Amino acid sequence: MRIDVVTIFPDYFTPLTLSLLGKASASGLIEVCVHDLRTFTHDRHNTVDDSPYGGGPGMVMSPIPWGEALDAIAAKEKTLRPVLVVPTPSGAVFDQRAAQAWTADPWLVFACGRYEGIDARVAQHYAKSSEWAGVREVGIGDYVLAGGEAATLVIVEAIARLLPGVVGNEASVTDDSFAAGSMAQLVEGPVFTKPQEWRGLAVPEVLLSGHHGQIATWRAEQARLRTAQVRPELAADGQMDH
Ligand code: 5OB
Repeated sequence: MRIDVVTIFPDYFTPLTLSLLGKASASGLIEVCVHDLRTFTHDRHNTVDDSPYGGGPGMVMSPIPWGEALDAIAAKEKTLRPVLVVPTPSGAVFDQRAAQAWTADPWLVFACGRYEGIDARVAQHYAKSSEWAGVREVGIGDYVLAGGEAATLVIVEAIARLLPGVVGNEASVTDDSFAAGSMAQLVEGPVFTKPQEWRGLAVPEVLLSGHHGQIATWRAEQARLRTAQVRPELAADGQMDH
């Protein structure tokens, strides 16, 4: 999968060179390219924002450098068409279902807005462009961020770890889809490792029993209990908090 990121803070994306995503890049499973939006400006101060039409506080990102940056990125490939992803709290929430669906896209271009957002005509223009495969405006939750950069890191990690070969232990990914991951609309129950007793606290006996069927049943019940307690709005709740 090819991933381009356009931002006024390229340094924000050094985490993409580390850990799981760094290895995925090094092995060619993902190809990430980060672009500085300011390199697509032409004035002495590399201006990327302007005051909002209609008045109001804050600044809006100008469509002019955005158009130049996105056109330059799309022009580097003759055959593939990219999807433009615009992280914004005004978008539909990006969830595990979206992460799974987006693994099928060969090329995602992330537009990271700062200030009060990007001039709305950018999304309008690329939505109707035949050179692009569409525009997706998405948020990652109900909270305010300073810009789209942190949301982009979250989205890239959620997708990349689902790509074949990216996570060493495939079971830890597969497990998400049925045991207690968000595809199953459950949160995970508690986990334990050695020592068997720590500061007077024992590991639940069933986990030491070697009875795989009983262990699976216990874990499923723990996931249901915790889901009912902390996320009662999720599916599969009901009368399971006892
Ligand atoms: N808040 N999702 C929730 C978001 C967000 C803020 C963003 C982008 C995505 O940029 C300001």
